[in-house]
Amino acid sequence: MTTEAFPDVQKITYQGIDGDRPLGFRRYDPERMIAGKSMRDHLRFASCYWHTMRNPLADPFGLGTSQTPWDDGTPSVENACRRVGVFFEFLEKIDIDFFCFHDRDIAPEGDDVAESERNLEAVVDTIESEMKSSGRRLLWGTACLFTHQRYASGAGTSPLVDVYCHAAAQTKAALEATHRLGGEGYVFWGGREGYGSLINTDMKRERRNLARLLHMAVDHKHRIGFKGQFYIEPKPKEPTTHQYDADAATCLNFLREFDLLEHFKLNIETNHAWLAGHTMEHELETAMDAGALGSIDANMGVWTNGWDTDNFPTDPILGAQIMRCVLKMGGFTTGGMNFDAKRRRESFQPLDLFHSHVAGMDAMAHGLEIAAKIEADGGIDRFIEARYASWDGDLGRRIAEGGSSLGELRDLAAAAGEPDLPSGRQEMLEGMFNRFL
Ligand code: XUL
Ligand code: CO
Repeated sequence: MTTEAFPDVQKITYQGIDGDRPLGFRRYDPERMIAGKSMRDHLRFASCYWHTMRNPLADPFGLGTSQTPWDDGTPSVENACRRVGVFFEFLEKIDIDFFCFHDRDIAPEGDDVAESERNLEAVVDTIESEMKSSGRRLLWGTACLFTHQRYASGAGTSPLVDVYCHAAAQTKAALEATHRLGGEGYVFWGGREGYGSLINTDMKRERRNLARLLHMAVDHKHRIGFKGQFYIEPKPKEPTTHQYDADAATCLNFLREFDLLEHFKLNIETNHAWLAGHTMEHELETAMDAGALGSIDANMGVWTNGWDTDNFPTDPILGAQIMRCVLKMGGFTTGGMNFDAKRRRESFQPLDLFHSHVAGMDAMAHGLEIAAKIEADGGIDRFIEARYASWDGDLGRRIAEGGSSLGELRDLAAAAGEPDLPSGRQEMLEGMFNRFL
């Protein structure tokens, strides 16, 4: 390692719930076995390059506050490569195995497409050698199709075909970089794929063009032999007024409508679920039901303000709700738990990068412990099974298989009279959940 950006931080380890070291895990004990797998393998934590290395912690009312003494502030490739060394030192000390990036986080945009591609390749060289020596892995890569001014009206949904070509060029290069780095997946988050107003928008054409871009990405994936999983990341609004990937159900409909479902899963983010007016569990269940739950962007919002604040997920109850879904689907395969989360503007010191990730990792690990206990107890599952048991009888099965009719069911209802209704027992079940906190 050529840099030492965090000389005061040693590799962070498990210290137990009563540990009083400020930088030590209290819940995340990486090699501890839970429900047949180590915590490390259940959680598959990833740190994201854009927040960890590139977020200045600015807001609309003030300049960035983040202290980055290793960064000379220039858009040079040399500076970009130095940051890579810092990032891998961070990953090693925080004990996180995976990372995620956008093309423009890791490498500066050049004056033209060819120069941008060269810059990306140069930084990918450095990342590749850091990955080899450290054993860290790429969870997913993506292309930033929303920061540059040319994408003001969208990228894959731009009214201008020339802008669309730039989006295609970036997608091609980012996909190839992800392939080269052995990425387990590739994400499409539709940054500006939506509209500010319908008054100037041909929504039908924009959605078709976006689907076409995704089809071309699928073709390119096969052409280069990339075996990673493609994901779409739902989000309802911000930066646009309405994003076409509004929520999990909308994305699934889009994928089905344009014959893309077999090629994609979803990357579900808590703060985006909340912006859509859903719980995270709702989004996870919706994706899981379609066999399309792939990966998670672990963060949370602030319930009271409704913005995409990307807080670190420090709530163990949220962690338990998420991990119940992950356990239910049998665990991650290509996916993982990517901290798409940023420190607060007041947490501007390099040390806060560690504190924020430790807090997030502990909350998710605690969530895993709680979820595993709830599953082992089985009380909630048994209740649900019993609640629907009438559907397992002859009649229920026949209806589900399409073997009945309104006429037959009318006669059965008329003969049987009013059914006995059991209680839904919501509060009792919430109490069972609380038992394991
Ligand atoms: C934006 C967001 C993105 C995606 C990757 O809200 O979540 O950072 O995760 O482009
Ligand atoms: Co995200």
